[in-house]
Amino acid sequence: FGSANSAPLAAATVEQPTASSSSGGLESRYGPKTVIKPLPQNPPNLDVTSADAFVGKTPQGSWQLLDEGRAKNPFEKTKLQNDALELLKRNGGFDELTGELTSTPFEDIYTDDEKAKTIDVRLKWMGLFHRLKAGKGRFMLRLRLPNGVLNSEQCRYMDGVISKYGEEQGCADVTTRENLQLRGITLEDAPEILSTLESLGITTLQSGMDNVRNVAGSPLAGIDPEETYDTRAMCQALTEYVTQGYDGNPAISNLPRKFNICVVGSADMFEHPHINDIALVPAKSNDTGNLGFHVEVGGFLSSTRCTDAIPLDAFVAEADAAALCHAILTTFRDYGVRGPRTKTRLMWCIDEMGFDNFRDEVARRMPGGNLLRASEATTLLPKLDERRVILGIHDQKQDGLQWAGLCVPTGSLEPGDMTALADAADTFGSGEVRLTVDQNVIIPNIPKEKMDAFLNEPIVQKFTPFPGVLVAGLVSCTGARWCPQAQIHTKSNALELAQRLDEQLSFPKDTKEVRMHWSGCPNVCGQSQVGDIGFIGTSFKVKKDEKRVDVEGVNLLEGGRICQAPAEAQVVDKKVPLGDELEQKVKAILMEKYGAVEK
Ligand code: SRM
Ligand code: SF4
Repeated sequence: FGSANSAPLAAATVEQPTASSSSGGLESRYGPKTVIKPLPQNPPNLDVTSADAFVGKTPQGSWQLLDEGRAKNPFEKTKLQNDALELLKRNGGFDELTGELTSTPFEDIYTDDEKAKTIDVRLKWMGLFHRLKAGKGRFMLRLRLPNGVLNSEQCRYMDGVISKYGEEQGCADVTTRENLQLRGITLEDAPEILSTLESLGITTLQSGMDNVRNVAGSPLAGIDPEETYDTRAMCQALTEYVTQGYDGNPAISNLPRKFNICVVGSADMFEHPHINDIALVPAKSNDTGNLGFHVEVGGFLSSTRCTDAIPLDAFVAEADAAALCHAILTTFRDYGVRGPRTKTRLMWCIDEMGFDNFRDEVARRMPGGNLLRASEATTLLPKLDERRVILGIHDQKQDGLQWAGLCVPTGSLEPGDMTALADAADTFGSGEVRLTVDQNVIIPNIPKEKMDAFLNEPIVQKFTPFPGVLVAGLVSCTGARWCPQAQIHTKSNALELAQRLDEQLSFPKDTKEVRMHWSGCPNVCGQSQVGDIGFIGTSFKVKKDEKRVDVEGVNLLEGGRICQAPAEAQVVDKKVPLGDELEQKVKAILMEKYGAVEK
């Protein structure tokens, strides 16, 4: 399925090179060609709806609230005023719109309500986020990278994009959805950048606002000796459904809120399924023996509520996964509450409808009503207590090949980094570069005999596979450098604290990482509740020399668990100022709970 003129999206490997084939016939300019075999998917019925739904289809093909009175937050009103995808994709669409905006003096944009909403809100449907902290007319571009897989050509192009904007502006981040964000972009350049990205197989469509975000899968897909399910083709197929190639999917581009989907690949649950709105967990039907998934729904983190995904009590065959996602997404679209933004994620809709009604509505929307009860399927995941560590050098399932897990502290990439990674991937691997939700990078398919030379590369010294225990487990959101919602600077503070404590402390020999997750505000993009230790930025006033002064600090969390028995980290201390006080508190936790001792 997908529109007739949609081109295939980013390449990912299904046919893995073997040690011998990597020097044989599969070679292209950028190493062995990676080809993904499309997964057969039963097309969902994109028009499915119910008579009592709150949302209906417009003559133009977008879906909108039927009753304006239900648009109870400013974003819903903006969406009713003018549908973003329709605006950006119809006739001259994006190019015309950017032309109009760039030819308007900046001050005039904000005196025109429509233009202001387009530049600040609607452009997010193309992945373009206006960053006033970077300057008027500067944008962050969020991509979609199914399963976090890239090739060297794409990396080089993206490095070229950010390098153009200089060291002040041009940089990129690996995100907590195994994705990339590019910074510094001007609106004048955006049409050319987006069309070049398309020619390289990447779309940025629907990567922001009330859309399905980057579909995450196992970062070790296809190379992992312990793999249960190769997630790449499924992430690709679901992305294809979400964006309909490069056309956009109006059926699901006006959801009540953002939406996260992941496909689980191994017992480690690297994808953090418990915090996704839909998690597909590999299982096998007891009736037919068919491969498919147990479905979990409603997991999310936010400033007011964090909740783990719950079983939908359903098994879906592999070929029906997109149809199942569509059934859930349209139920959410049609019945999800559109009141205060803090209460509009999927789990709120499930609560309001009642679990049984929600499940019945989803089942009704499945082609042929083929949802099976979960008890009629068996999980394929073996039991595992502790997630493996990806960083370091590891044997792949292909004889003679290894992957290198490289630590990119806080996911920050500077001009030159992506080209150096691409060069290393071409010279030593298969030209493939992968990203993880922990904001790190993997270079797969390196023949064992080339590993020593690989480890000597300057970029591998910079992004070492063997970092300190704390830098290894570090995750941080964007923070105050660029993010308008931030209360503190995150990445710089996070890295400084981790490096200082790595210098001061030794950990028991088998400790590979302690996971410290930083977020600059309660939106918790850095997944603070997932960390062994979590940090949520806050600013507050303290009395100093008889005056009340502003202080940047954090609320401190402890006890996040991942893998198969997830648990949310809980707040243990509030308003801890950044600096020495925080360092001492974190040090005490590390010594008491993680066996750290002073060096
Ligand atoms: Fe996020 C909003 C960055 C993953 C929860 N997030 C934002 C904005 C767009 C805020 C803004 O006004 O600009 C941030 C852009 C800052 C910038 O310039 O980079 C932002 N979020 C990020 C990223 C880049 C953090 C990172 O450094 O990795 C992640 C991009 C992922 C991607 O590639 O798509 C990112 N955000 C997350 C996650 C983690 C996840 O998906 O597992 C969460 C919590 C999990 C979840 O959503 O269930 C998250 N972001 C939020 C929220 C709160 C959502 C809610 O339901 O309340 C907001 C605020 C909002 O949407 O109104 C937000
Ligand atoms: Fe911005 Fe807050 Fe998200 Fe950090 S957690 S990126 S500060 S919205």
